[in-house]
Amino acid sequence: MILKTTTNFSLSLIAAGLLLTSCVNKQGDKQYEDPRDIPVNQVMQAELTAPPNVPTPVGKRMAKKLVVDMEIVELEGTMVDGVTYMYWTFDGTVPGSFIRTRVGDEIEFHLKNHPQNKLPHNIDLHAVNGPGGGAVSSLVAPGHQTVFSFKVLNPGLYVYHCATAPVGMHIANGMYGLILVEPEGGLEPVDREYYVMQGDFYTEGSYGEPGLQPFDMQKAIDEDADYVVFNGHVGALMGERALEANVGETVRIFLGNGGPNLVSSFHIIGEIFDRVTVEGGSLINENVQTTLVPAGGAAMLEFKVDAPGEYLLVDHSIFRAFNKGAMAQLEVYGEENEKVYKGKIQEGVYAPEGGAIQVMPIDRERVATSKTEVSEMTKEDIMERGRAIYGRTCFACHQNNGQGVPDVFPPLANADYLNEDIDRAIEITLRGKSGEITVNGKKYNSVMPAQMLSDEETAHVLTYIYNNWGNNGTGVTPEMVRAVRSK
Ligand code: HEC
Ligand SMILES: [Cu+2]
Repeated sequence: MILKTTTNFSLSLIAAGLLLTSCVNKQGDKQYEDPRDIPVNQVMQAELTAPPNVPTPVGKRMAKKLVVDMEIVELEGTMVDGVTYMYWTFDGTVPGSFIRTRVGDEIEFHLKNHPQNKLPHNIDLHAVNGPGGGAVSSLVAPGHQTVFSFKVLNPGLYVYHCATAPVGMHIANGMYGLILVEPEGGLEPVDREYYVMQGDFYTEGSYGEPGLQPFDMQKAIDEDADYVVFNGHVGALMGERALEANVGETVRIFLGNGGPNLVSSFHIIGEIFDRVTVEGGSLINENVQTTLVPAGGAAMLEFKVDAPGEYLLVDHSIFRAFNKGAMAQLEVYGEENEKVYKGKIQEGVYAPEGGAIQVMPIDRERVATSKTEVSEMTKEDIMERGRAIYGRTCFACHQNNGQGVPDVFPPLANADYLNEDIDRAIEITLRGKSGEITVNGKKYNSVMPAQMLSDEETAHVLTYIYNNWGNNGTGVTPEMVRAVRSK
């Protein structure tokens, strides 16, 4: 399948071109060495976009007075299946709306605090030259609005965030976003641009523990994150919401890190960044595998996609990716190009230690204490427990709705392999699996690690899977699991 390009930018791209060409600023026929002197004669309403979209590039437009209207909204949202969180947001999304400006623009910032909010907030934009980055002038109570103004002088990609005390808590709840300041004449055109921002979250319950999870101040102080995510929640850019591109296109990601605490080791599995604006500034690095994005920092990443398939965006502090949610997906469509990537050309078994499956040690204590009288649990309880376990353990590979990842992780949704042999599914969950299998007509040859689950947990998660997504409705009991375990 070939996607239409969503943006209409010119395809031509000067490969060695600089992202931020610093030069003299023109306004009409006049030139200005100092961007402070650029006059603004016209007023324009800023286009703001929700992630992962970005507004239209500034192109060759003159500097203007740009009116930004932003509304602060406190709202309950989903962190991961079964888990909700009280987010504080700029414009109702995490990260907040993307603001796109050019050097010399004078920004008239209208900040509104929705009357149903509980707290005062403000905004500190790292693109501002002035006290508190605007925070000093923008404190606004619920049901009020404030207006302040600043001129953008330095080209680059900047974080904005709330800076109301306790600052860490406002940021931890999702109050951050990006503002881009393009140089005179704009950035080099590319085929696709996306807006991605990492953030760490601290909840009273651990990862996947269901229900509305309150913010945990002590964990935040200890920098002990339960969730590390892209665009506000687990799976925000996975499956149907994956980023997309066609083979041969150049992609630019405006990447931010809201923190509050963690530094991102940002990496795309299977891709190399042709160009990175280091820390979102004017220095360009080339051919980068992993780029470091500080908390409260940003970077612009450009790369041409050469081969079709599935690419995963991760924080390469890798437990965050597979266990805390720091994973997004880029789906590339188009024709295979054997010059670039040949796929598998030979295949065989290599097992130096007799088997490639890693066995996670079973937590004996947990096995003992988790023997809540299963007989007393209702079907709803079991499904709820199963759902939480799925979100904690299977989700990272088998995905949100059990759809898996093509060629890598087989589906658990509507899966013939799963439905035709229950003991085998129990066995795989307990002991892991390697070697070739065929699921719904597609071959997989990978390794699933043995899962560190008790008999009860294994029974609950499999019952949840069997009773969802078009599967056959089997109820798996702890006795069934025990029987397979003792084999
Ligand atoms: C680290 C990634 C990973 C995790 C986590 C994981 N799996 Fe798997 N799973 C795989 C892979 C890879 C295969 C295919 C193995 C092969 O090719 O031999 C697989 C295969 C399976 C299969 C058989 C194939 C099918 O589609 O029916 C079942 C059943 C299964 N997994 C269940 C689970 C359950 C239940 C969990 C959570 C308790 C889980 N898996 C967690 C990677 C994972
Ligand atoms: Cu705030």
